[in-house]
Amino acid sequence: MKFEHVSVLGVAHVEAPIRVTSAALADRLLPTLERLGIRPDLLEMVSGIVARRFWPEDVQPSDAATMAANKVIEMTGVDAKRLGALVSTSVCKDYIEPSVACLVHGNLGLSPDCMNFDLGNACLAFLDGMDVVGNMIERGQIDYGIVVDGEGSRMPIERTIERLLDENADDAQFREEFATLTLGSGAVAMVLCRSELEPEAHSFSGAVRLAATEHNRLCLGQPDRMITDTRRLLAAGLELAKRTWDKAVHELEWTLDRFDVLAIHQVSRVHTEQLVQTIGLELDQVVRIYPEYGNVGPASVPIALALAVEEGRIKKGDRVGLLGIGSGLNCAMAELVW
Ligand code: MYA
Repeated sequence: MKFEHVSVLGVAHVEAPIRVTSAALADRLLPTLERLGIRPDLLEMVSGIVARRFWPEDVQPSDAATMAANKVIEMTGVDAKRLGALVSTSVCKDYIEPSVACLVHGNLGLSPDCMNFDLGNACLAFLDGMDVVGNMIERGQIDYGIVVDGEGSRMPIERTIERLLDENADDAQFREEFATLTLGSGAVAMVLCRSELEPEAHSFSGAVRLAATEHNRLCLGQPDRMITDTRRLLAAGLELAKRTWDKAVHELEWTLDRFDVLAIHQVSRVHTEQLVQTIGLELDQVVRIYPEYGNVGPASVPIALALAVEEGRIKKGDRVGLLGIGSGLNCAMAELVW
């Protein structure tokens, strides 16, 4: 899918304020690690994740997403009355209903004409939200739209630690719950717009996607528990990512040296290095936020983008690749020209 009229006006993230190190989690798990003969530094050593963030207990996903939305609205100067769609892509939710999107819409006091809904597709949902809003802009339905995401990993990690400290927890349970300990918290929001209205905005030129739903049971998440077959997920994810890249080469004429910066879904050091190697990319093109933030689900790719912009790593005219993947498995890759 190629867009001709869609741009990103701005992206902003809000950092969850409590930094929790992998060493601190390992300390709490020490009785189990010792009992099962697992080395205490396993989490940080194998995943490369040094820390992740938590929100204070009373911060809900919609509160976090609202903070990020307010920040991007102020940063871009967009007239909030002109937003025609608000899409929330949070995996974490305040309630099963109503949607996170309607809570954020109400908090922001957006127009009654601004369509709002949640879009769920695991860690890939933010890229899907960009696609949906992009399509609405491209076909002339709206001029501006906003995608928001607020994630909180505190509850699943706390519950996982409680379960793993049970004296009946065995090695198999530790392995299937291990990935939960890599999750992080954060919030992010992006305003998309009709390119002709905002000449300084950054072109969203196109995207490709592929599904591999034969792998739809490799990572099963509930609010307080995530079960992951880490080894098979890594292999299947890399294979799907490679096929999605090849599709972009075919449909969007991508080349290995096309991108100045790559914002990819952040899982671990192993995933990042093997992705780069599998496709044939360069590691120094990749923005790496997993060491300090862990895996922030669908917020990972846009937070990596926002941090790279903040740090001056992305300059005007740079080509930025957004490479996303989510449990299911679904993969999407998109291009921005900054
Ligand atoms: S779902 C979230 C998925 N997240 C994770 O899987 C994060 C955690 N996983 C990892 O960090 C790696 O997979 C590990 C394997 C390190 C586990 N429990 O050589 P190895 C030990 C406990 O076999 P690798 C999502 O985000 C093992 O005994 N320990 O490891 C959406 C050994 O220890 P020792 C474990 O294969 C979808 C050591 O680790 C476990 O290199 C994402 C090394 O073992 C375990 N489960 O890595 C889709 N497993 O040395 C995938 C191993 O003491 C995306 N160990 O013997 C892929 C592409 C990414 C981006 C794509 C963008 C397009």
